[in-house]
Amino acid sequence: MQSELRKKLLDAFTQAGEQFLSGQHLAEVIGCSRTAVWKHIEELRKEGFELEAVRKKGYRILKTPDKMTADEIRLGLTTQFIGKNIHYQESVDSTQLIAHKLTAENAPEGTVVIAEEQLSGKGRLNRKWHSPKYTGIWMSLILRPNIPPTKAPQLTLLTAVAIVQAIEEMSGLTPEIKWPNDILLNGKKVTGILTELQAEADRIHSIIVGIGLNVNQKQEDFPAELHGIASSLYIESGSLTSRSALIRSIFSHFEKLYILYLKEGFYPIKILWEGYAISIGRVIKARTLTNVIEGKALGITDEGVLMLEDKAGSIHHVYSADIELQ
Ligand code: BTX
Repeated sequence: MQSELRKKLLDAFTQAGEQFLSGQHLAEVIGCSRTAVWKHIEELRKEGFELEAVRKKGYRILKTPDKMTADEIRLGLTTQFIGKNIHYQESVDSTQLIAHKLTAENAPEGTVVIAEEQLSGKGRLNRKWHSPKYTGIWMSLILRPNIPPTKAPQLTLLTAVAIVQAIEEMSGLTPEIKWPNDILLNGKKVTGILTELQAEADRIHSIIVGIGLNVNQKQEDFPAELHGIASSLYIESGSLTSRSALIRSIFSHFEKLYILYLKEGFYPIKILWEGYAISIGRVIKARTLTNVIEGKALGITDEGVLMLEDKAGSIHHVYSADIELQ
């Protein structure tokens, strides 16, 4: 099926909600014959969508497959530009690599690369990100904000807030953020964020925000070295979460925060971020590339930089580090 037609069909079902849509109506919206509509509906069925067909009323969607295909995500998506353009693959080395390539090919802002599994998922500093098939959300988001490169780390914090809001909305769990990029449940990591830049000295070409979110993994799905460190929404809540619904929720929270950020700057994001941060007020150890600073986390600056007060009372600004809570 041509993807434009498919998009129109799913948009129509999204708008209709629980209402039935007649074959005639769908044919008009999509711009094809009623026989063609029927064929499109059959294709959706083959892909795992469950559709109800009632004579004289038409069709409605009862259930969607729990995959993360563009169609599955599009159904119910109400954002203006985040996730409007989805590049989906079953298996990739890393969604970041594909996003970099698409960026070079002028992919529009809001384009997202999503995979069911990553064979070489990347963490920060060349660490590995475990990304097994069909269980988590592994995706990269392309942004083109008009901000100086020094402000790029603020988008990591903004992303963390969007993800926490989405997890709260979808699962009722209350995650916490460990500066700068870890989202924790019961002290264990459920999400990692990797922000990469394509920039010149004073201008950003694009920012690629990589999000790894453990959704439906069971304990045994994690390798031994991650036991005690990593967790998933399923382990913490005891129930499965629809990954595509969670992605839509992330897109929607992200877009609202991003528009606010571009209009009003980082301050409103900072306030939200601080509400979820666990490190503030606690003694922590920050390992930067060059040294280790121990001190009390005072908060973040209006630019998103972590402030640590050491025993001697000196205040250190930490731009990038791994944090250990003492
Ligand atoms: P990070 O460097 O903060 O975290 C990496 C560390 O987290 C690893 O060294 C390991 O200890 C632990 N870890 C690895 N896999 C998992 C996991 N599934 N859950 C919890 N902890 C884990 C964080 O880097 C940034 C991760 C971004 C991942 C996304 S996925 C989509 C995109 N594509 C890609 O290749 N990376 C990003």
